[in-house]
Amino acid sequence: MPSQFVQDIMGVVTFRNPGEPEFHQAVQEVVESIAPIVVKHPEFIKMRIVERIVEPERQLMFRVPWVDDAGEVQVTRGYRVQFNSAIGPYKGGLRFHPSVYLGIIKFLGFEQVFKNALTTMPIGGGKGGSDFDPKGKSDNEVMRFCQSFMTELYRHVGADVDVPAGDIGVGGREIGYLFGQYKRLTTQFTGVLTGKGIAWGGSLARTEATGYGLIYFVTRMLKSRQVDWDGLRVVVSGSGNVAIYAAQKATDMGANVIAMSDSSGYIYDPDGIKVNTVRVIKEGERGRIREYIDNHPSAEYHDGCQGVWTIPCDVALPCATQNEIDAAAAQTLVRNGCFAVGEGANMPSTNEAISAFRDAGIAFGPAKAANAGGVATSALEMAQNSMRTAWTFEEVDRKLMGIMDDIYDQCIEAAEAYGRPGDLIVGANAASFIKVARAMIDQGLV
Ligand code: NDP
Ligand code: 2IT
Repeated sequence: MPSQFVQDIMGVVTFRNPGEPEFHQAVQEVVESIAPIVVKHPEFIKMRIVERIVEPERQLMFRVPWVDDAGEVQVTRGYRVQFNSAIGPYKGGLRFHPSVYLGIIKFLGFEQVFKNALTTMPIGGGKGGSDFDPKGKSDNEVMRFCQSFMTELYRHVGADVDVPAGDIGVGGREIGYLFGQYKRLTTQFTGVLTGKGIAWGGSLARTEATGYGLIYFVTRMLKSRQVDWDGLRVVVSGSGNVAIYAAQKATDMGANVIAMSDSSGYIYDPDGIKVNTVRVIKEGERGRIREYIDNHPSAEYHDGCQGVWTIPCDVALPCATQNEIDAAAAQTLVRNGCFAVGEGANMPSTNEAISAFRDAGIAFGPAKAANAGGVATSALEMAQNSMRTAWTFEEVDRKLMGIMDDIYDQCIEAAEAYGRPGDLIVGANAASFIKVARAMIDQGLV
């Protein structure tokens, strides 16, 4: 019965959303783990909760024209998918990357619904972005693009409606330009975006939150196996916002971060990567990770980002992008002795890779739980904005740690309750699904 249920749902999802493999993959992962629960809840079946939860409440696509520095007109496409508002206003990041199309935004929006439910904060799920590529663009080009993007988006968002934030290619600079244009169009200074500058409504520790939260979550995973970070060899993929602060916190905890990457290649430094150098190159200068070896000649640089998974390590933290760990990479990690994986990126492991990790019995922290610290801290930013106050770094960090502990406990309890003790994937999917499903039932057929 559960497998028939999965088949039926996937039949509808693939038919209705053709050519969107990432969205199908994200739905399949969730539906497979909740099917045994759903079939035992006649009220979920009767109210067609799963059929409704896989259908976004609203999907927006719009033209974003802008003029580049050479005076040429460029035409890009903007997206905002408002997926589910059962437990709060839509909340989720914006991704600017040339690979963005509707299927990517939908997979991210779908994941966001469940992630946000786990945070215990009152936020629904949404995601947006554009196929605009910020790489190599001047600040003025990025500003003109952001202004054009917000000129359409502003009518669909608001502090109590939909609150976007950053994701790949969207950081403090982009949020600033988007906020400025929103304010100009509406004459309102509100908490419509998170990840704002500290001087104008941003929360301390939001920049660090996803990476720090990932490490707090993985700390609990390690503790359940009586291990601490001391001396562990850690491989972190990516060198953006999530990767940098995960690497920094892991190092602070005593781990030895030996490799990091970007989309061109990876660096290997057996003595431990100096995270601050990476931060200056990537955050400060928008450079390439290969420049690391200019400062640290004992380190190695290799072309190609997939090679990072061939480095023997104890803990792997994929923090770059979706499907960066396939079955072959997962098997290599396992063969080389890796015993814990914490997903900093969204859906970085293919479903085949997850099976390989499960078969090997390694500790696995799924993205919607392990990387929820970023959006949780965004919700803390919303709370501070509503209260017209600002908490200290320590206060926000303490709350973040409490939230990550709570997410871990929810996953463990739900996994236990549904007969899959220790399986954090089932735990995360079950705990969040039940919460959203009950809220949807309470609010009637909408
Ligand atoms: P950034 O843009 O700051 O950094 C992205 C990093 O990943 C860069 O090193 C980039 O390399 C690399 N990368 C991006 N796309 C690819 C690709 N197709 N192949 C290989 N490498 C790639 O983004 P974030 O750090 O914010 O996001 C990283 C991941 O974390 C994403 O999956 C995002 O959805 C997820 N996430 C982010 C949160 C946040 O708060 N920012 C919260 C929760 C999850 P290069 O510089 O060469 O482009
Ligand atoms: O994937 C994510 O959770 C994010 N990119 C952060 C979203 C947010 O609203 O802070």
